Amino acid sequence: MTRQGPARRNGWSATVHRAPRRRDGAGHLVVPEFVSEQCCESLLTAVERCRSRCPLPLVVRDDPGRPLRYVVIDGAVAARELPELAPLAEQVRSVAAATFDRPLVPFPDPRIAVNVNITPPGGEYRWHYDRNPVTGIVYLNAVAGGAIELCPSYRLPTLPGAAGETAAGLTLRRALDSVAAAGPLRRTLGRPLSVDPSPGTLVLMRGDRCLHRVQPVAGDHDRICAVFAYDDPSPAARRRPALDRYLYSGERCQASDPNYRH
Ligand SMILES: O=C(O)CCC(=O)C(=O)O
Ligand SMILES: [Fe+2]
Repeated sequence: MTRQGPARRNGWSATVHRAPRRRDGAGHLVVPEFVSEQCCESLLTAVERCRSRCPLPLVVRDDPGRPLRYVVIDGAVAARELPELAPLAEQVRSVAAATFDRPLVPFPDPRIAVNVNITPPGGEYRWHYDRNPVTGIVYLNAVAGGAIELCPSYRLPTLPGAAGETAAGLTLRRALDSVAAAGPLRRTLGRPLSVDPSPGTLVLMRGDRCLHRVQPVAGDHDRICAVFAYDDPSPAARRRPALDRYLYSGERCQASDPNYRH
């Protein structure tokens, strides 16, 4: 790995590393020390400043088998309150495009493109796939527990024009996904790996094919990371109002899984 940078924009600086170029096959990449500890510290300070200015909902979804408990700074708030994240989003995008050897753009809905996840002690994030093809996560601190578990490239690619985004396609996908996510199959075929959160570590994955979850956070500290969602330059429409309400609001939601509803 070669050292790049430091990149300087508006007084903010990060020392970043160039990830090795790698073909699509592996489906994920972990880059320790992608961002310097000093840069993580200044981002954490900015996150605290944002929290003190903006009331952020605690998102709690207690559906059986699908626990989700976290606070999220969505991209609309981040664009206003955390401009420090914009250059990092671009650095991660360019490493992700080289890693997976495909052109990538920020997810077209700015609310989804850049998030900060704050998972309190006891919080966790259920098994799921992301709706976007590539996701990058930069961890800003270390906590007890809170490992991310990944089953890279576990989900079969969507057949062009088949399962797609139709209601019938989503129903079929939900059935296949729930069989695949069940413990025995996941543990044998999923080739699971686990990454402890650590300041500056970057995890890249093919988000819509990598089954992943966050284990419950232990100890007394919030687990904080920046999550960047990337898309193909000409994506199919990915509007998902039910999933948006589920992930980004404190409102009550229907019991059925919003990953499989429009
Ligand atoms: O916090 C993490 O490590 C993963 C978060 C995640 O999977 C997501 O926001 O979609
Ligand atoms: Fe995710």
